[in-house]
Amino acid sequence: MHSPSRKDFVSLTFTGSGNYNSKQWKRQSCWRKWKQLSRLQRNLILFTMALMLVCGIATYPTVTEHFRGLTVVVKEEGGHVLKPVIPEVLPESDKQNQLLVPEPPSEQKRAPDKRGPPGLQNRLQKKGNGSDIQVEENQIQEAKKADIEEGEKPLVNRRGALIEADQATEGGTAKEAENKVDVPAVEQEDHSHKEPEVDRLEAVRDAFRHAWKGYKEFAWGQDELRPISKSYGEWFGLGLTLIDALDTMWILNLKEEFEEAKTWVSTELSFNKNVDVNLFESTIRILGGLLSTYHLTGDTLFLDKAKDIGTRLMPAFNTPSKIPYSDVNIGKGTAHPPRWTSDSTVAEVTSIQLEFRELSRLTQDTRYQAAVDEVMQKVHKLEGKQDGLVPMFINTNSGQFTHLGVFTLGARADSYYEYLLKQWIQGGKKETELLEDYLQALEGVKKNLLKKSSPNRLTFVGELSHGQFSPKMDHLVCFLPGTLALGVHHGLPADHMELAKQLMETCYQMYAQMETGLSPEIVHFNMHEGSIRDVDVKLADRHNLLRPETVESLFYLYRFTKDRKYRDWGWEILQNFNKYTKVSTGGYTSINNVRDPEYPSPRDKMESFFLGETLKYFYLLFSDDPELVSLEKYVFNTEAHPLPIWPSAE
Ligand code: DMJ
Repeated sequence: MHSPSRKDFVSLTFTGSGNYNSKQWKRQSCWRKWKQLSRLQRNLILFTMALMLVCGIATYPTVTEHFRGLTVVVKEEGGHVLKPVIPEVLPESDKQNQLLVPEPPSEQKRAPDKRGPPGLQNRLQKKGNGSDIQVEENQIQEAKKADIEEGEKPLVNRRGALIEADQATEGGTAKEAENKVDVPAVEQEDHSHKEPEVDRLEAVRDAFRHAWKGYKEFAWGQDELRPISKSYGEWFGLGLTLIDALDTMWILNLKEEFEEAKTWVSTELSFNKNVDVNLFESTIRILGGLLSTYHLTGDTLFLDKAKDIGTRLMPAFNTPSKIPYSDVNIGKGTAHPPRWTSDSTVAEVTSIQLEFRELSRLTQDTRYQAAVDEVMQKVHKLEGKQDGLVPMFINTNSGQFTHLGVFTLGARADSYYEYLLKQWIQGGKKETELLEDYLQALEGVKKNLLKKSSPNRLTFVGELSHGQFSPKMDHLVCFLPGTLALGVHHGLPADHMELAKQLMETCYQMYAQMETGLSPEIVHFNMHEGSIRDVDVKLADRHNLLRPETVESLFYLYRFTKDRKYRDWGWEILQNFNKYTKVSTGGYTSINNVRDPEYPSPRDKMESFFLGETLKYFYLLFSDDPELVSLEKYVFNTEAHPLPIWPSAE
């Protein structure tokens, strides 16, 4: 940490007649004290203050740099790597190679001018005008307020469910990240030189290997890697990352890694544990991951494990309404809602169907499918929808929607829409209620949530709260272009593809318009004529959790249109993940601030879906082989685990 040197201070000795230590002097008001000084003394004081002010301004960037963590450029094989580090933890070899830090680029010169169509580039360059600075300032004040409140209220995960503070790495603030002592470098590769032709598939495999290296070294068999602190975080205590990544390793043909993970599953993985797990998360990640790995490999080890966890999750459905509770203790066989409510989240109870239905088909035990089908039938008939759009909560006692009047395609509702279409596809396109609900919901989206931004007329999906439209869009909504395209591929109206393409452009712009080229968690679109840029981001929404939705949609859009721009957009995004989230000692980290390329502020958490989904979709996007997880044969669950489309006889 920087400590001011003695030279920073000017020492003054007063030689006037006054006794400055006397009681009388101390009691006098400042103004009277000032008046009693000689002209020379006053001038000297004023001069010193002016000097200090000038020095303060001149050294400001250096001082802030110290508080933000120093960035050093380190020579490495094959070029220079930018590493924001605390000098004490720089390895000896890096200290020797340390170079001068280049001046940080001014706001106008930053990365966005290298991204996005020319129209956007020009507008982005103008962003330093007065009104924008005011907006920025307001956001800073808002975020400060949010930071203060954060300390008082319980932490909230992405679906709003409360989580214990000790597992709440998502809630880590920039300040916490900065205060950490043992911070290994986040690699920032210099891509300014001309890129040689690269093998994009190999680049994805490299990214996976790097992520896996960190997981293997510091978190083996645990739920999530904390790559900065070189440790791990537990959520369910079930090796979440390892299970989520199994089929990715198979698809990427990483045989060695797959074999060691398989050995862990066969020798270490036990579901006979006294732990509470979230029904939805463990279904999509664990049950889904095991089922798809069984299908890809044919190894019954994974089916046996899938059956075990599926059976242990079933107590969740023992509720008065048959709408499942959010949490299950898989050791005790008991289930319960969160402590503060008897509601469940609509997306959670309607996005477990693909997995439980498949489990029934494989085991010939109808109980799994019966439980999840009943949920769908109940939701289908419920009052409280608006043009096919569903509220975000449902009560496990009454079976009715609660918190009526709020509609989003983001957190808490997103995968309800995705699973309507995908169940219909999985079941051989026979269950017409599912299709009707899907089509009606899309009409509801068009009527209530679809708007255009200013100045570039990007199509976006906002939210509705008691009739009031909000131009807020979660990154989670970026699953929608892919789902729309998938529907068209399976025979749904062609205009859905038009909408898919427009939304795809918007989701790409959510990355391209940010200084790091990475999307924030939530954006707000400008709709007023004469706006300077399309997207605004509140300070509290500037994090990126390595989420997959945009890459997922790029994969579908490329598969169906073969338009190379989707691959190029994906390639840009992968490079930016490498530039801003790759941790030199292994693994990738979520970050707090996509708008600060100088210090994106690592959060110290690699979500399991980065390996389960994001890297898998990158690989499939760059692969030329349409048979690599053929969309004629498979449907992906919401965690990117491919499950078979049922043969037509069933
Ligand atoms: C994943 O667990 C799933 O994709 C889910 O549907 C949404 N959230 C994360 C990834 O963002």
